[in-house]
Amino acid sequence: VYEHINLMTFGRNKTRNEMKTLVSTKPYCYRLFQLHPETQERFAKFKNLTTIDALKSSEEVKKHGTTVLTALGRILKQKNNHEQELKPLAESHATKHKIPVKYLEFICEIIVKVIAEKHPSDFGADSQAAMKKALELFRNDMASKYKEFGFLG
Ligand code: HKL
Ligand code: NA
Repeated sequence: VYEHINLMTFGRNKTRNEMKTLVSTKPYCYRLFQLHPETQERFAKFKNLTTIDALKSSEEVKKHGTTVLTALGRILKQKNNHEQELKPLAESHATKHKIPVKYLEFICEIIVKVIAEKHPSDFGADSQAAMKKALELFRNDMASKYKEFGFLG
């Protein structure tokens, strides 16, 4: 299913490390928490961060964003062979964290937006469309795994 997604589209002239920097250091989490405060409540460790400034300057939030993006990058790179990486992620988000698919949509939308804002010349319409499609497939697979784990979120 992931055949037509080409993360390379999005970094055609970039080395692997440049691409990693491009996707892993930007403020996905604080943007998510800012736009959708209910998502922040899922993280006990971020409860004390009650202002935008606190969120923006938190090293822990930044680190978490990087961890999430790295995990997501690993999954997207595997294209249709991501079962082994996706399953434990789906299991923890379904049974432990109980994260609705809607929240996955929020973060995916923000990922595309942030990259497009920060790197307009490297991430044109085609790349955005490819990335959106990849994230949509990721979410669909998460959602079907969620069902296997009995979570209808
Ligand atoms: N998380 C991801 C990815 C995502 C883009 C989609 C992803 C990839 N997570 O306590 C933990 C919580 C986690 C993780 C540990 C927690 C609460 C939580 N996550 C919430 C969310 C939300 C809701 C705000 C959303 C949208 C979201 C999306 C990757 Fe997420 N998450 C973890 C992880 C990894 C880094 C860890 C779990 C590691 C794991 O499952 O190991 C089997
Ligand atoms: Na997150």
